[in-house]
Amino acid sequence: MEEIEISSYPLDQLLLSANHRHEKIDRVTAGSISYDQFFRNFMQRNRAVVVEGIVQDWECFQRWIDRSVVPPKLNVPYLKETLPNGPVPVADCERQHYNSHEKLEQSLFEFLQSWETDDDRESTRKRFYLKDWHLRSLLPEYRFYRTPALFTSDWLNEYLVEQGADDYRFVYIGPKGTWTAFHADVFGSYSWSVNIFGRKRWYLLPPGEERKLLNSLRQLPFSVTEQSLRDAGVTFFTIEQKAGEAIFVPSGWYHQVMNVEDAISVNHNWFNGCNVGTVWDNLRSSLADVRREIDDCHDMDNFDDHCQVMLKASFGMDYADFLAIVLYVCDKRLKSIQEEGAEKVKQIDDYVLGKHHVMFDLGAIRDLLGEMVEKKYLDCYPALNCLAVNCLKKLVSVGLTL
Ligand SMILES: O=C(O)CCC(=O)C(=O)O
Ligand SMILES: [Fe+2]
Repeated sequence: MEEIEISSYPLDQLLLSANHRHEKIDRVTAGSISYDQFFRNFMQRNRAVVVEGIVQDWECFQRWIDRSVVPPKLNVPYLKETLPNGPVPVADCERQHYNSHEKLEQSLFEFLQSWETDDDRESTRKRFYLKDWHLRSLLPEYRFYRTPALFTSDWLNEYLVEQGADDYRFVYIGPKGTWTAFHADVFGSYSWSVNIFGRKRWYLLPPGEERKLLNSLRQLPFSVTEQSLRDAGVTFFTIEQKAGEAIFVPSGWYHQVMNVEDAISVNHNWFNGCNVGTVWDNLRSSLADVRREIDDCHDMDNFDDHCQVMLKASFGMDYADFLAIVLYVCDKRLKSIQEEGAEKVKQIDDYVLGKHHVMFDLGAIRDLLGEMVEKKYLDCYPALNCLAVNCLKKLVSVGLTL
């Protein structure tokens, strides 16, 4: 099993306090960047990067595309043979629904039908985008890709997959001209996206730049162009992503993505010890929004619990969900250092965590829970506060100082 490891723990302070401006998006090659370098230079610093040469051995890269024809095209017969003809989520890129595209369901074969013939390309193909497809959890035995080592420290999917719950691992198949509207990713998570076919054009904005685009109602635009971004004085980057390249999208970076050719990608949303604090800040600020919205009900019974229900509906998780992930991750790592001869900490796709990484994760959890308790963020939720306090006690008992 391949080990994911950082070179030291604690991390040096110089790195952590490093302040930087976003002047360009680096391009690196998969073979020449170590996990430790990616961890320090990009995840810790919340900087975007393109990683070239990442997927040559993936089954989907080799088999889903027919490269014997010019130009290469989706291997529809192979996909039909290999995948079940179940319902798939499709976005209609010609219809806006609030701040994204209208969603519908098609059967896989119905979606693939328009890829088989070239005749009616322009008329029917260009609007439907198969996206957010949970193919990996649908067919757990079908290993059509392996998460690149750089992206394997993933508390969100580690927890969800091991619980058998809905995960954040997706496949996207979009004909030329389909696109994803301007957004930042769920929870303030990171995302990685590997293109296995075709080309995508990304507009990427460092966090905070999107505020220059707010209208008088404090709403962000549904779509942006290079011109509209320039007119608003926004700092942004345009990236052309080719097949075999990964993009690391850090937390809170707004982006819009266009399939400039027929394109297929695999994508995960995730968080870990580097950005869990950002996810927590977003969760807290969403709760503050909810509380403001229903402030006139403040005197009702169970107001705080009601706010959590609304938080879950709007944000996608509540405080209890978030703590469940953090405590699960914590217990798994604690077990590995407390029990003599314990197994290493397993990660997604048969990786294991090295010792420094285990300590880094535990340190991040100590910092997070320490702040929650000290700043009394959980005071309205005594049962959750109690869980956090107990977990902190366990961390102290293994030698982590508060
Ligand atoms: O490829 C796309 O259309 C969107 C991808 C995306 O938004 C992401 O990976 O975060
Ligand atoms: Fe995204």
